[in-house]
Amino acid sequence: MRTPRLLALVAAAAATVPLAACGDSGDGDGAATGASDKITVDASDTECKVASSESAAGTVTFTIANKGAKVTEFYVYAPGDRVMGEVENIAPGLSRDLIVELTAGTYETACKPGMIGKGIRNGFKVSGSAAALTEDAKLGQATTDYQRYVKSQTGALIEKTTEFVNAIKAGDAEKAKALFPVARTYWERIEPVAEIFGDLDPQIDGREGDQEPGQEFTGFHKLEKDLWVTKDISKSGPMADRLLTDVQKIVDEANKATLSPVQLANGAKELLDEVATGKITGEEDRYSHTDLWDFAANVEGSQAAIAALRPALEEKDAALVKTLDERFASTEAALEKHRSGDGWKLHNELSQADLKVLSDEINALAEPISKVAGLVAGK
Ligand SMILES: [Cu+2]
Repeated sequence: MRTPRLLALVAAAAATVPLAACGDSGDGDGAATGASDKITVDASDTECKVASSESAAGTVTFTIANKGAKVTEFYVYAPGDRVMGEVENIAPGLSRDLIVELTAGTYETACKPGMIGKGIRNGFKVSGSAAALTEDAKLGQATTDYQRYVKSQTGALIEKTTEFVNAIKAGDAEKAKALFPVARTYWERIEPVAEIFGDLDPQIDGREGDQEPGQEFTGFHKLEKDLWVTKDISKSGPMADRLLTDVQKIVDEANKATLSPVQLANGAKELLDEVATGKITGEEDRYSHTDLWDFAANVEGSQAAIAALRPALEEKDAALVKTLDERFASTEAALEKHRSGDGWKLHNELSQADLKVLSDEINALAEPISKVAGLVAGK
């Protein structure tokens, strides 16, 4: 779950990552048609000026410039607030690109100054038709492979969440504590897919204090607090049941969803943003300090999306694939130093220097990954 509260550290980390995903356009092989020029979005604390309210079908690039004083986010929603693409953590003064693949229909764009609420919405209409990116055999295979990965991870997520919930209901706190980071691993690996279904993610993974007005603190982190802080799970049964119901709902939706190859690429990048904003800081699992499990899972999930895209990427930019392999290996090696038994050291067992090393690794990995969406879209 993303935190709307933004630490200076996070803004600084975001600033070190090159921001344009498709700055080096011109050598794309034009797999998709209907590719129009970039649509600029001027985002301020009170306005969201989208330069065009319509586009031809195909891949569409939005360039979002944050001209406000608050950190902002930008979303493209299909009906029902299904997330077609998002960029978050756009610090004041920065500009980010978002590439989305859209078929004909009506959509909404949203800027979210302060990263909260439903945002400042505008209608966005897409017309005509374009060849889907998945008509490229390698990209089609990539989405099939990745959906298979989602299926395996969601299967394990249900299984481990059920065990976690049962341990809580049986009053077995030690068992529940051991299962907490394990169940979360499967969640964190596929979080970008989960986030497509807007309202379920905060219910399952929201942190205390990040709820919208009127929204209850529920999900994994509520149970984490019961286990580690309140140390009383005698009344946690209904909350645990609710978690399992929500997880089941999101799993059903995730397995129904058809993803665009650009969503895989964006997801690989978002997972690293998750690491930078939530795990390095220890905000995610603030009561259990099991953040390194989530860290590892986010990196693994990112790697799985890149692995699915690999044959397509090798054809487009073999050197980038080599760089990605090296950076993933380097990040894994840095993380490996903090292994403990079957799992990981606790966040509060790591020094500031250890965390800095991990943060630098993630930034170095995020840089080449930010180029993948542009390559996939042929921009
Ligand atoms: Cu999360």
